[in-house]
Amino acid sequence: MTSSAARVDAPSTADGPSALKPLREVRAACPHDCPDTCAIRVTVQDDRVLKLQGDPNHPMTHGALCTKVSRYVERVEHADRVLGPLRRVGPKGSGQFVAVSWDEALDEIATRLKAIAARDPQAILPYSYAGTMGLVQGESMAARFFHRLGASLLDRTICASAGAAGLTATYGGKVGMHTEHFAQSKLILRTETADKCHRHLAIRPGTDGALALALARELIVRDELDHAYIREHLEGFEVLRDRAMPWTLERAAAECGVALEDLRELARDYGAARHGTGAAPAAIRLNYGMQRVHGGGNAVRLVALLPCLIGAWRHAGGGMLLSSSGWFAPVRRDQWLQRPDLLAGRRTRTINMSTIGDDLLRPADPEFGPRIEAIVVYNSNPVAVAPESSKVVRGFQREDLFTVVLEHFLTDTADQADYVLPATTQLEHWDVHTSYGHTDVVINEPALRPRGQARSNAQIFRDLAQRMGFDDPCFQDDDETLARGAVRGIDFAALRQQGWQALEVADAPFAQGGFPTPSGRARVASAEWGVPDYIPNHESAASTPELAQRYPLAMISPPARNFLNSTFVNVRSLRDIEGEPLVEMHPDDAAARSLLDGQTVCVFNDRGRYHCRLRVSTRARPGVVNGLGIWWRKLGLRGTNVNEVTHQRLTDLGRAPTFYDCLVEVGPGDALDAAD
Ligand SMILES: Nc1nc2c(c(=O)[nH]1)N[C@H]1C(S)=C(S)[C@@H](COP(=O)(O)OP(=O)(O)OC[C@H]3O[C@@H](n4cnc5c(=O)[nH]c(N)nc54)[C@H](O)[C@@H]3O)O[C@H]1N2
Ligand SMILES: Nc1nc2c(c(=O)[nH]1)N[C@H]1C(S)=C(S)[C@@H](COP(=O)(O)OP(=O)(O)OC[C@H]3O[C@@H](n4cnc5c(=O)[nH]c(N)nc54)[C@H](O)[C@@H]3O)O[C@H]1N2
Ligand SMILES: [Mo]
Repeated sequence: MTSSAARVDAPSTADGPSALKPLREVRAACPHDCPDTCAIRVTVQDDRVLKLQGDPNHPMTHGALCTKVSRYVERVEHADRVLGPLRRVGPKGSGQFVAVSWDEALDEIATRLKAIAARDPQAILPYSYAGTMGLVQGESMAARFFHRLGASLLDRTICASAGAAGLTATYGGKVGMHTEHFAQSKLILRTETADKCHRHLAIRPGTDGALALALARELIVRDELDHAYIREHLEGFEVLRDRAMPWTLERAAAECGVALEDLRELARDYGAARHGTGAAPAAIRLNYGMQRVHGGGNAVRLVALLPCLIGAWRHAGGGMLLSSSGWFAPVRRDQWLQRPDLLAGRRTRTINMSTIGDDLLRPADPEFGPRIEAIVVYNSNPVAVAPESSKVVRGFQREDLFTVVLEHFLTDTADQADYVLPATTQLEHWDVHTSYGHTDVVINEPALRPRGQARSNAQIFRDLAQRMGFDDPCFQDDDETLARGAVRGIDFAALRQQGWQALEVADAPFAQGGFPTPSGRARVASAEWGVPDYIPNHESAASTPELAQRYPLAMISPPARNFLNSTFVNVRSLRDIEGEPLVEMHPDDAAARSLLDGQTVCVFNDRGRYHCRLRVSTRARPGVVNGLGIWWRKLGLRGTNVNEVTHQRLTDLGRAPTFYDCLVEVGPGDALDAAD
């Protein structure tokens, strides 16, 4: 491995059949929406990648990349990449385009946006998420552009905002243990399939709140509490005790659908890890799956409180982790990157990205404001990933909607565009990354020249700003300037040299309390957040008995392992591993429906029909099916994906979607056709 100090920065301008240029090793970052934010080393020669590997020195990456990102070059050099601007020629959604020049595309887009903005800029909506999590190619120049324009703001709720609200209510921010310290933990709890855990309970979706209350009750009645920690570092213990007392283990076992004995053992093990008993530390790894249900925010609050009860935070290997992104709050220069001050006092409305289906179809009204007339999508594929696809598709197909999509590929969303603009990939642009699973800042330097006519997101918004006549000097900042300014307190030269820089976070950061709340104490309840409680699913036998009669199966839709949300679905080698869109079903449920492993099935409810293949497996618990996501609709069976059946109702806290709170029935693939 060459060291970065020895690397030669060959100029990448000269072309032609000259001698091979020297090898360069470039420091990069995985851009994807995953807690690991791996540091990458790219070996480049003559504008080609010779090798792409995880940085062996980066503690979280350990030299290894996942199956997907180790094939990142396949994505970059993919034959289907959009390499120049495209204008729609066929009917909306047909995916028929012609190539146009950048000037033509940018001029017409600016003309259309100006005309809409002259009536009301709030009729324009940016739509973006985490296609890249970079600070530069995420919300920097794009946010400046839309703030200056006075466009509607977007509430970016689609993934984690219920959990974020739950953590903030409890601890004042998105903070937790170091991921690396899980290795020191002697009891790791995570209520999903994970062979690294010491305990695994497959509870019914949406019942984590009940489980947490029962565990709290057990700790209280058995007096396995760290009284000193509770006294000094927790506010409102009595409120939690009152909430927990009705939740006997028996009641929780019935609610969660697990054996009483399993729950009792879990409670004993956790209680035995109490600080001061000489026992080893206990860690809880929460996952985002648990917060994609009606009561998701409250469930996160209740689970997150458990470590306070036993004083687990006193150990480096104790406590809990959902997200570590809050540690970066002091270093990220979001205000400078995004310039909300460019709104200049205008009070623009906020649209929730998770209800884009309903909102695109909504007419103007006094409460909502103007109808959405233009949508500019970057770093996201809403037609595939947003709930209740049938409405999302209908919304995007509105003839009077002007749609611009910045993309690498003709995704389901790009197919709906009036203009598709070619964006650079991570190997072609600058960026700086923070993480939600570790506490290192990671740099991404361009390794390759942009393919075709691709431009970075930041460049595209800079170009559009110029055409719109936005003359604030901030619209001149180039990508490297944005990267250099993205974080404070980190030496940029050192960051470039090593590829990453660690924040200073203590080993056991909350051993003495000191949570980022106003009082420094964790909070059970507060005026702002109310009292946490177990809130059952929107759709369940108890909440909606009539619906549960017709649709008796609960569906969760976690990611297929070889995709990253809907990214990589078009990478052949990865799609070949996944095969076809799958729904996993327990053998008992399959037998009850006379369904066989491998047959095509239809997953359906009143909202839609999702066609896929059945895998009969004990990975699914009885009564629950796993609809593995998130396929591109056009690469799925009959042009459908799992979001056909999900709905747009939101969580208790954080206005997040409730993808895993969804009742369905499953039948043979052609059963419903006869009725058509
Ligand atoms: N390979 C791969 N990795 C990814 C992604 C990907 O698409 N592919 N996506 C990334 C993204 S965007 C995110 S947000 C994270 C999400 O990663 P995680 O935080 O792990 O969340 P999910 O994968 O959504 O969780 C799915 C698991 O949650 C469990 N689960 C479902 N409902 C419940 C419930 O009500 N309670 C409990 N306790 N468990 C439940 C299911 O058993 C399922 O296995 O993963 C990231 N990592
Ligand atoms: N049913 C169901 N639906 C879900 C989920 C679920 O568990 N179940 N999970 C939800 C979650 S957790 C999330 S995070 C969302 C994910 O939703 P999205 O953030 O929309 O994620 P992706 O589907 O990966 O789409 C990202 C797109 O950005 C593009 N992209 C990548 N880099 C760049 C770039 O530099 N420039 C531009 N212009 N484009 C780029 C990629 O090509 C890709 O098409 O999906 C949600 N949807
Ligand atoms: Mo996510």
